[in-house]
Amino acid sequence: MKLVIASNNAHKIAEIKTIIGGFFEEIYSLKELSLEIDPEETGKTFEENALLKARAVTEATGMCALSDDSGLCVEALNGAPGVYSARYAGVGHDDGENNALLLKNMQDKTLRKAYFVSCVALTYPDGKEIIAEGRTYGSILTELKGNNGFGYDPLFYSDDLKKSFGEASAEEKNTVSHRGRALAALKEKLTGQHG
Ligand code: ITT
Repeated sequence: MKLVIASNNAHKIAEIKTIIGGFFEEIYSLKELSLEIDPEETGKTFEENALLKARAVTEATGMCALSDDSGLCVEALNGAPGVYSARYAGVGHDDGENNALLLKNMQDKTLRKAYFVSCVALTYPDGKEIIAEGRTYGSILTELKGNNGFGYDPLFYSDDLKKSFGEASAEEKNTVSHRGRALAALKEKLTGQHG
């Protein structure tokens, strides 16, 4: 089966390709197909946004599309930045500014528990849709640690890895990450159907 990854985030695309490589015959990014599709994420939930992104790509290409909508939920901030993780410091702001704002908002917080969520949606041209979710738990550090990964990785101390995602190798992160877990759950659903 041919698949388009419905994302404009190069880091996510690289992770998704590594995790699901071999499961689909051919995997393309939007960029590789010279497609510019970036629907506005108007959903209030990860699931709504994931479906919105995958549907837009299936509608435009007639191909199967796989999207990921993800974010960081911080307990002491009532679940923020949540679905707004990419634009926490405002639209057009970068990872550095998002991390700086998170550090500022967590300055006086002693409760630092947080988790990442990934909701993946696979849409088919015949209208079939499959959704899966994954989570990973940890806490927000008081300073950036490590340069690996992207987004909030240097501020997220993983309970599983006992170090920050910024200090983890790509392989280590993929084994325990929200995206790794969501894609594993999706693969299980697919194997259940075809196998
Ligand atoms: P697409 O919608 O094009 O896929 P995006 O970056 O806009 O790319 P989202 O709307 O799903 O994707 O926002 C996800 C944000 O959540 C991302 O930009 C990071 O700030 C954060 N995030 C998600 N997964 C992460 C991870 O594995 N490590 C660090 N931060 C992550």
